[in-house]
Amino acid sequence: MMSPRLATAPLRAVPVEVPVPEEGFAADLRRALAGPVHSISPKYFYDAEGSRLFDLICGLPEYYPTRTERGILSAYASEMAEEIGRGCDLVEFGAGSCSKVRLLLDHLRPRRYLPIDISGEHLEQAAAQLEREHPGLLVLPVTGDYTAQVHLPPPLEGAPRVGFFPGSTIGNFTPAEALQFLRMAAKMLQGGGLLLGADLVKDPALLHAAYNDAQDVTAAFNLNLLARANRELGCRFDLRAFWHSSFYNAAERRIEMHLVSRKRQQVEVGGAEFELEEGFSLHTENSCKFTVDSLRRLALQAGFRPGAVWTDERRLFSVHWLRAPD
Ligand code: AVI
Repeated sequence: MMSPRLATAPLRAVPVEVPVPEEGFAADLRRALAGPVHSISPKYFYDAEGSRLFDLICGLPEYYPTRTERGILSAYASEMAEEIGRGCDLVEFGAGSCSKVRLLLDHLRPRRYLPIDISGEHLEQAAAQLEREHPGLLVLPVTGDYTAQVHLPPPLEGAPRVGFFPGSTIGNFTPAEALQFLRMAAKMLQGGGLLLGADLVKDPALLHAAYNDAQDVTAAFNLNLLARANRELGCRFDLRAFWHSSFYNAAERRIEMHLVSRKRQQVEVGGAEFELEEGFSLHTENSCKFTVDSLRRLALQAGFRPGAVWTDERRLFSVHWLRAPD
């Protein structure tokens, strides 16, 4: 019996078109407007104007997180240094103007300080100023996105790497991103640990006030996302045709910020047109709130061993010492 034979033709490479998703602000904004999920990353808030508005938010009477965390750091800096140990190699994620680390430096006395931030120019200035204030402290600024791969200088012999991530920025990540970030940090900080600031679940009225301030600075910060699209992408969003909506979603334990269309309107982003209904809501930010236990569980899941926790008297905010694996 003849065995069946397959007809074989010479093999030829056939180009396969794999669609590469477009990246960047314009592409993300188009995707968010088209749906099905009308949400965009809060990272787009932070151009120069957005960073200026955020600095103003930090000083607002209703916005308790910044001053409360600063209070905790000042009150317990020496206890924190006892726990962490002196002479570490200190890495700050999203250091900005390096302002909160100043509360720790005299107690922690790190051998080296590596502030990481996306905004290189601003960081260089802040680092130079810090070096002037702390002669003897080696400051090596690292420009980059700390949620992606950053290349740090090689570790220092005998100086455990300690991370500092204040401000509860961890709350602006999705739960999956938070876990991914903490896993990356646990690896990077092997043998050392992470000092992490996390905002706590509290009376919704206090939360509501913090994200709906009387001077409308938070509203301007939220609307700056569209103003930025006008500046950078040549869009023509009418800012008066949107309102700032911010509320506490108790089931998800988070503040949500949205930009809501006041009317039916047509908008355009890079040649693509979108018809927005009245009430159309673009989800611009989540700010997740934690309990001390929920944060410790998350850290444990990422591979840390949760250590000491410091809070203020009203338990508005928490600072956690998380030991990284050896
Ligand atoms: C940067 N981040 C921790 C702030 C927060 O509270 O979630 C951003 C912010 N959004 C509105 N106000 C402040």
